[in-house]
Amino acid sequence: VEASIPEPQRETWRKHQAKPFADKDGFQRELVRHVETTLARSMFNCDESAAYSACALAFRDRLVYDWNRTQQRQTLADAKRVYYLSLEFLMGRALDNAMLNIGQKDIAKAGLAELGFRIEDVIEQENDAALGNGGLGRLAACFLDSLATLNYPAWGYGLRYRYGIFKQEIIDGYQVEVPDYWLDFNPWEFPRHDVTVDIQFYGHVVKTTDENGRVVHRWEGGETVKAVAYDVPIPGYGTSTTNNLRLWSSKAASGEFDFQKFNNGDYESSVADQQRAETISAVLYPNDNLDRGKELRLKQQYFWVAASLYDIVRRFKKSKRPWKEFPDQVAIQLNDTHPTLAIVELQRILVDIEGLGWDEAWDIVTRTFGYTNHTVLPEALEKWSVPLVQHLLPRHLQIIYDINLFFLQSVERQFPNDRDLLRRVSIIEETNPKMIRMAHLAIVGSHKVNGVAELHSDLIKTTIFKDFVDIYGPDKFTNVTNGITPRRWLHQANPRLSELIASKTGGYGFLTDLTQLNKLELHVNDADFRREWAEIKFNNKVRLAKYIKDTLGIAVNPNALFDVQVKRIHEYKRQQMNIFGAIHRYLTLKEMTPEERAKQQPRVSIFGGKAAPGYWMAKQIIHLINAVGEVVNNDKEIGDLLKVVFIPDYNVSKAEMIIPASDISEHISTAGTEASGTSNMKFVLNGGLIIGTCDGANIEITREIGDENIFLFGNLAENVEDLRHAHTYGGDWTLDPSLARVFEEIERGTFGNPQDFAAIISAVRDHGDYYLVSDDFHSYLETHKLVDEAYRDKEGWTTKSILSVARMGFFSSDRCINEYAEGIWNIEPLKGEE
Ligand code: 7GP
Repeated sequence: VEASIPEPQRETWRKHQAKPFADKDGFQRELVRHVETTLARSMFNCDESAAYSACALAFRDRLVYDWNRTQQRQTLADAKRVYYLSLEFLMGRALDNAMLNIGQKDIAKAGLAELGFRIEDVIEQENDAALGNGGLGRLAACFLDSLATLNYPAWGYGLRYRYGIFKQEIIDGYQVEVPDYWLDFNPWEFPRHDVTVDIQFYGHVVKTTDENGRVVHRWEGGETVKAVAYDVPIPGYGTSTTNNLRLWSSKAASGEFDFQKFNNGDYESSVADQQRAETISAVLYPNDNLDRGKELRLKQQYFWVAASLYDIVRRFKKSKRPWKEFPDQVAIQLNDTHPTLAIVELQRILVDIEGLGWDEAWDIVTRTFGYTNHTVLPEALEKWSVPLVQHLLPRHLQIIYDINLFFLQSVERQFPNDRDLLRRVSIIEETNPKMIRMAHLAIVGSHKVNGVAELHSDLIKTTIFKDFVDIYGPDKFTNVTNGITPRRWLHQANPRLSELIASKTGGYGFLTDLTQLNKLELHVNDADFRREWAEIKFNNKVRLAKYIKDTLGIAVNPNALFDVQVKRIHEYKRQQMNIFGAIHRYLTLKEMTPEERAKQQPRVSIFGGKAAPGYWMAKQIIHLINAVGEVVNNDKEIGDLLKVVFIPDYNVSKAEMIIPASDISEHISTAGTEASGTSNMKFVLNGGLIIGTCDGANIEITREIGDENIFLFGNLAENVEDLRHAHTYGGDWTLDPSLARVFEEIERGTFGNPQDFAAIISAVRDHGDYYLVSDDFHSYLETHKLVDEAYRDKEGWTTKSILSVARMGFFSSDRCINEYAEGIWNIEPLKGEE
């Protein structure tokens, strides 16, 4: 293509080539141009929202320049690419991130100020891109940032949901869900109406033979939906590499609507077809760590996987390489089992469409895929019913059965006559109806399987996937401990701390080599530095206190200890234990004399997080938190000694405000249930200490920062099964007395109608206490006493805070992505000349 453009034409192109702005003046020119032409406004009616739009468009243009060059460079180099398939990308806001990664926030700040705008207010105008639920989706977003920053040729593939995760309102203490229509104005996406894929559903399989007598399967009939690509540029930090996140949107295959039907007067059904097609990418399923098995969800999965694979294969074919080189050019990472159908789809493309033999194709497939597991919770492990898959994807079901047959035959050869083993590892679960175990399919079809923290990776090898370790050997299973991007979670969320760190570590090099934080240890005794450190935390708390006052009308004292638990509401994460602890604190304070009370450490218990709309118990927990807040916050006797605050609609941009303002945060899952956790890393990186169980990445954080800098408590994962058994069969199990006292108070009606909270209490007291709230309650309370004591020693606390941050280098998502690149994907960076 390049060579076919004659020189005079090239000259004209070059002469007018878009150039990125380099200074404040250039930025202002672009901004005003967008206000006046793109938005058709003027200085007289440019409000903050218009200023945001124009600013975003100016930076978008700036990104496109690097983005185009990155894509050209990657195509020319024909290097191996990694494709990260994720149903969720919890991106948050893009403008601040783009300005910082490009290194032009200062220009924008000065430029906006001269035009009459405060950059903070402009940034606040942006809606979060909330195409995810929680940890898994935010991890994908951190990974994209690291992949670009490290110059890896990488693509993200996901769905362009019209509605992201719902917005949460709290009405009378209860969660109310409001739709998140975020696409109203989204300058960060580029519709590619020329990049479309037809996706087939339903129909039937015809088995015939070709001219060579070979058996071929043709998938025929059914219906077709069109996938349209929307591209989102992902800028790296301090590099021109700008990668692509491609999100698919569904459309009726026949265009707007069926004109045949329309002309025949069948208006309604022509529109209905169109709407049915668009339903596929309409809404993100709002479940975190929970599988519901809905047909539309399966349609989403296949739609997205098939469109992405078509795209990947199309790109590979341009290089005219033989098929056996596919795994040398393509690595595909499965973000949990949601994209597992990609394994089946690639096998189908290679065998049915490209005519490869089964074994040759299967070798290519298994060398291409890697699978990351994000949970051991049984209710989150995906299973699809065989009849449903047969109905929706008849050919894929046949292929799954063949994959399973060949797999089980090889197991039989390896372990003859172990029928129970075959039953346990089979991809098909022999229930009624039969179910497809997606995790088994993902393991069988991948060359590497990884967990997301050491404990979790050990647990999957010894529990849910133990048989597979026996079959494949231990090398197929590996660990890659999660990480977070320090660009968003330090530099962007906590600019003053980032600046202070830069001043002590010799510049901003720590943002791309987080281990450089260790230089802070040298300054731990520097009095000015310590004062500034503490001051920054205090100012962040003041800002959060103001937000709480402005939005909820609750006055909290920024000198109090801010105790934060923000994450999805889930029984395994044990927000119920936290609120029981707050009630216990309240009761203890109430029993004290005023003199005793005056000696206590004031606290603010801050909660935030969404409950899945169908998760009734989680919603009750939200209600209890708010009910307790209502009583405690209005108790004059208690005053500043305790406040309980629930911040509605926790999302990425709220996290950026809340996390830098925490003194202590809670990561208190039942041991063995939280695969990793990533907010634990964000809090510590921002100078907050944490209280936590020996679970997920808490363990590795402790190893890095030292156990004197973390508050660990509770039972260990290895004892959980025995404790659960004892709850039901142990005979002498009794409820923790402090917890019994808390329950009594709830049942007395202190926090409103006790009926409302009966189920939360019963789960612990009467129904086996599956999450070990009572077992851990005593050590939880004792550890909180230690927290209070430690906080009283302000200097000691600051030392812990500084040393912890200094030792957090390991938890950068850059380290994590480099481990994937080396150990799983086998890809190399590709840098442009800057
Ligand atoms: C989460 C895990 O719960 C969390 O511990 C981990 O840090 C995060 O993934 C990233 O690895 N899992 C999910 O969000 C989830 O929905 C089920 O998992 C598929």
